[in-house]
Amino acid sequence: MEHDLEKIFGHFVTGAKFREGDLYGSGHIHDTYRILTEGRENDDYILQRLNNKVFKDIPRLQSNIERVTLHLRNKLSNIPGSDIKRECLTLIPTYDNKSWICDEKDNFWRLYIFITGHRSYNIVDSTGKAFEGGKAIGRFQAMLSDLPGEPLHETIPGFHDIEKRLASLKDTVNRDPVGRAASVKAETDKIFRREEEMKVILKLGREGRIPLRITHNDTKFNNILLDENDRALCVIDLDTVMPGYVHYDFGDAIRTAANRAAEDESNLSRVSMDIDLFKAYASGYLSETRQTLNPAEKEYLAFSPRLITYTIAVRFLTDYIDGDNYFKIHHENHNLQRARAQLRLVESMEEQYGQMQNIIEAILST
Ligand code: ADP
Ligand code: GN1
Ligand code: MG
Repeated sequence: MEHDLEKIFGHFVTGAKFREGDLYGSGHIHDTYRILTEGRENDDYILQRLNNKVFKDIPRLQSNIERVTLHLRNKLSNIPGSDIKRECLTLIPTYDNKSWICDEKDNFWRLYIFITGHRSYNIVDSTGKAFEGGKAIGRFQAMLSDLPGEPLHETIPGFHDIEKRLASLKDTVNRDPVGRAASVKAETDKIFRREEEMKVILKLGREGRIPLRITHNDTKFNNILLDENDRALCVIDLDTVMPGYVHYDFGDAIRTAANRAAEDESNLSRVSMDIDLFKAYASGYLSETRQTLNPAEKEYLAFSPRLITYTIAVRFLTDYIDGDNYFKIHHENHNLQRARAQLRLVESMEEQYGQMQNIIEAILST
């Protein structure tokens, strides 16, 4: 074993005895382990080695998550019947009363209570699940809307800023560090053709027509846990909770919840957006947020899945050309395969854009 998980676990105040630890989940960023403990009465845990190439300032990142989880648990404690340990992430403190440790090899680690009885989906196969996912994100945004204190730290500056992402793609193509740029001209052409129309959300922000709110910014469906009955349970992966536009959360959730295929599907004929799953997610989301969103936010909701799917395609392709330094990959062309699948999904959304707009309007007029 590369890391002494038992020793690392021992720095956190759990009162439980380590039994075993194994890699867990399918996140692209951190190394995530499930820690099983001795004794039925004890919780199990999620131990994460944090990716400090992606998140450059771990103390600030953790300070955001401490504030966000504290606020959520305060809210939940006022709701009768809520199950705080399952409906909100619980950070476990160290013996130094911090929410993370840095080991002797300069690895940063944190520990959460393992959320029991959850279900996590990479592909969504029913409108019921999509609806519940939408509710979970809507409620999450609503609960954080009155977070007291300073604005949250921007843990990754310009995370969804498409102008910056495109500049970074162009720079990487020009540097071409591993000689891959020429082989992906078809993909870069598809991206550059759509450049101008993708700037609309940033423009609306600059014009003051849409506000910055506290958003999650990584609402991939497997970051929304459902319970045994496939009801909304808990929103996890809080590393990118920071100021953002609601479109980022709506768009990223549709990108994953309404795609008929996997994010990295190699058979592109399988990739397409399911309009019923779109409708279900939108209904769940708007059931929680329609009172708070302003007219411009509502007007551009239908566009946002196109923007975010495009943005992730840009990011996967940039990472491929750069030599795979950001996302975890499982084979040589993985980032390229992901980028191609996401571009195909953008096309499918474009084909159905009129319907997407009609659906949002219809939900809002009922
Ligand atoms: P990444 O940023 O790498 O995606 P996540 O924080 O999303 O890391 O964790 C990776 C996976 O681990 C999640 O998709 C989920 O399956 C699982 N996971 C994370 N936290 C918990 C938790 N508290 N309880 C149960 N499972 C969890
Ligand atoms: C990463 O952390 P994870 O796997 O939930 C990434 C998201 C991408 C996603 C694509 C911090 O999400 O922005 O949309 O991969 N997270 C970060 O699957 O970059
Ligand atoms: Mg995740």
